[in-house]
Amino acid sequence: APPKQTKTKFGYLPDKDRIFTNLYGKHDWRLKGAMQRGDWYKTKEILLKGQDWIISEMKLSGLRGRGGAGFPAGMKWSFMLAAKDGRPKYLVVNADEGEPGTCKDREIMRHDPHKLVEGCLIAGRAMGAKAAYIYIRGEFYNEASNVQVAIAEAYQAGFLGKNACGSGYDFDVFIHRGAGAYICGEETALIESLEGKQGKPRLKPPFPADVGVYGCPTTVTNVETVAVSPTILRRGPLWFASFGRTNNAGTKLFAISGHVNKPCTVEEEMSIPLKEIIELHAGGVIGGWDNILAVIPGGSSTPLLPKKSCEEAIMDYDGLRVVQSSLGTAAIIVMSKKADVVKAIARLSLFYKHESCGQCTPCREGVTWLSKIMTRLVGGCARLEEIDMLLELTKQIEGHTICALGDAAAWPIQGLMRHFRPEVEERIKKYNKQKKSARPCQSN
Ligand code: L3W
Ligand code: SF4
Repeated sequence: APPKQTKTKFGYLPDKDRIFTNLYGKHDWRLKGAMQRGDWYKTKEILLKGQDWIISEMKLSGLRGRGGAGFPAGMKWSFMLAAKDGRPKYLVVNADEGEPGTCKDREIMRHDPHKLVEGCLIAGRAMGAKAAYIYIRGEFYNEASNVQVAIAEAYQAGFLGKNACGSGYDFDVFIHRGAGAYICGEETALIESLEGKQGKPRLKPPFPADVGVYGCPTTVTNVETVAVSPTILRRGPLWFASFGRTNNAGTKLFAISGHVNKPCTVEEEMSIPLKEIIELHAGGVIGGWDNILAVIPGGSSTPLLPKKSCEEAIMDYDGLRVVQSSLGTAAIIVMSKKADVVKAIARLSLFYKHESCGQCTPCREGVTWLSKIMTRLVGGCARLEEIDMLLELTKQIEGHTICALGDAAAWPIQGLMRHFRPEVEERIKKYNKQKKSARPCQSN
């Protein structure tokens, strides 16, 4: 439900400033409904303003990539302009939303697919791309269907294809379905998969903007980043930049799950305090704020925060760095005192172990060991020294792998030990005291 209060800065975003006007699927998501809500309005004029104008407006808006890395969008969209050797250029939309806790792109594809399709055309024009491939997570059957319908409607209306929107620019959009591998959300693994190969990340550089799909310049960008661009260009970059703090501009989709009264995905102003967004939109923590134990603020790859940090945390790139975490995909996972935080992080380790593509040793072997040790820590049947061994192992993995999956497996454990080490030690001591009666640890 929309907030009752109105506040100008850092939260309580009023309806008139929401980009995703159909986030909850209350209105018609098809072309007619989308156009009534402002999509495809004067798209031709935007396209005719040209690449340089679109890119400079996107830079002015301060939009940063919404897939997890927060790379400045305008700058990224400008990279392919440097390639002038005649190779075709491609836009690839990363719709392989698989980060645990994250369910924002899903809502866009379900309920506002025309924003994504129109965004593809505009972003593609800016980059000089001839086509867009939307790589959709395999499990997202209904979402892929809706996006496919939106694409077909756009072709029928003359918005896509030859002379798109009457702009003189030809542009095609294709859907490609994933097959259930988390690693295909990593941009170079996604490209491999799109090419029909196993989804194994490539070394960077070369970056995709130089060598991407079929060896051609490619820009891979997240669904939300693309879908917000038409509204930014229509309402003006300074409107978008007026939300959030400097360097952290805009409105943003936040997914709130876990031990809250009303889990939801909501569009809010960047830089809203963590406590406020939980209380305002998710009905607060089950059992009240004092019942909070920890929060993972930006999807499973981001280190958790204990209660005290939750009270200080500002939900933006810089704000979460202050509390030694990061915004990631802005997926807030709330754990009340009922949660077993060690078990929760051990479960994530198992996830990363399962999803590792296995091509580099620190990840393949290291993450397997992280998972084994974490599983033992859940039961307490480990030695105290193993905590330091575990942390050392995370350091051996971090920064030493081809892609960020290794880091993503290391960081949650580092966060756990930073804030909950005494609890883990207590568990080990308790187990060792009751050794005879305790259940043996499970292995995975
Ligand atoms: C050209 C350069 N391009 C950077 C491009 C690069 C990429 C973007 C950001 O990881 C994070 C990861 C997950 N010339 C360039 C250049 N680029 N320098 O800019 O690059 P990078 O390497 O900082 O990040 P990344 O590889 O995109 C993404 C974290 O997000 N994450 C994961 C989320 C998962 C999902 C999902 O399920 N779909 O989003 C959450 O925190 O751990 O750290 O395009 O090519 N000099
Ligand atoms: Fe594969 Fe892991 Fe290496 Fe990434 S870090 S390339 S997932 S083995």
